[in-house]
Amino acid sequence: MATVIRTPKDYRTNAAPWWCPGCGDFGVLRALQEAAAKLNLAPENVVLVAGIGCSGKIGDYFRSYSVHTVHGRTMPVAMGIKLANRDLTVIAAGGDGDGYGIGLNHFIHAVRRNIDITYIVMDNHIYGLTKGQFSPTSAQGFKTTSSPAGTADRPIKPLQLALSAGVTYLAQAFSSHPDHMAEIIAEAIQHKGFSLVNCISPCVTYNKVNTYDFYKERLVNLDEDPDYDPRNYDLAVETVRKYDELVIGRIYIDDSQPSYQDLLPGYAEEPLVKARLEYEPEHWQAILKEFA
Ligand SMILES: Cc1ncc(C[n+]2csc(CCOP(=O)(O)OP(=O)(O)O)c2C)c(N)n1
Ligand code: SF4
Repeated sequence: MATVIRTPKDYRTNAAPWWCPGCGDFGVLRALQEAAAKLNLAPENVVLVAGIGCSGKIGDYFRSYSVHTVHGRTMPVAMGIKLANRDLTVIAAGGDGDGYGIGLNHFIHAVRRNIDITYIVMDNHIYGLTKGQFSPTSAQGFKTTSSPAGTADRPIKPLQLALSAGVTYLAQAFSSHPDHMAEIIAEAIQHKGFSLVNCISPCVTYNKVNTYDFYKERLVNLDEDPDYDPRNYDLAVETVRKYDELVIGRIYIDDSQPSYQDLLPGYAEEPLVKARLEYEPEHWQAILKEFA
């Protein structure tokens, strides 16, 4: 049978993106489509688990299986899918509100388990879908409709948080550079363990502070620094703190850790969804007796 060679167009759907013109999420979608083409992923073997928010709409625009989950619940759904069928490529995608606010607890546990999924966070430092309230990554003092005098909250620092939770692949990318983002996403998908790609994805409608120009003036590309070594954990921690997280590129990579599912007995033999449950009633009785 001839090998199918896919292009980014093969990951488009018929749905027209609903995002505002100029929204950073367009760059993330393009990068994801490019990454999928680079890896020649069969759409029927990919599941995109999307959050709730403008960013969560990405599941409608990327051709694969997709689940539009409850706000903040991409991680448990993505983890469940991967554990049930290890043969699928599982990608979760959503906003900073979704992942670092209501979903924060799930995020930390997914990271520490090192389960083999890729998490793409479209970080715009605001709640876009609900019309511009401050988000967990907004700077202290950030003025919004819900914080006209400036928010008193100090921001979550997702890169430092992921490093402290034990992330094994960590990168940050910028929607203005979708080709660079695509390279990173493709690498993250291939990583055997949990990978986080925090995508700086400006909200042009509600966030007038964290604009494209704001980032163009500040972002430091670690991939262009010959002295930066993404395999050095202490250097990664020091660097994200030094630049207050305003870095892009590969931040930290550790291929030496087993993934969560590799530690589960029987997981490697066959996907759970294909396993035949051969227990007869007497087996169940024996189990119940053992734990009675
Ligand atoms: C359980 C629950 N709480 C709150 C909401 C309301 N809500 C929908 S999207 C959203 C925030 C979206 O922000 P973010 O995740 O940063 O995504 P963006 O729209 O900026 O891409 C909120 C609070 C909801 N849908 N469900
Ligand atoms: S409101 Fe902001 S995040 Fe939502 S589509 Fe528009 S620009 Fe993008």
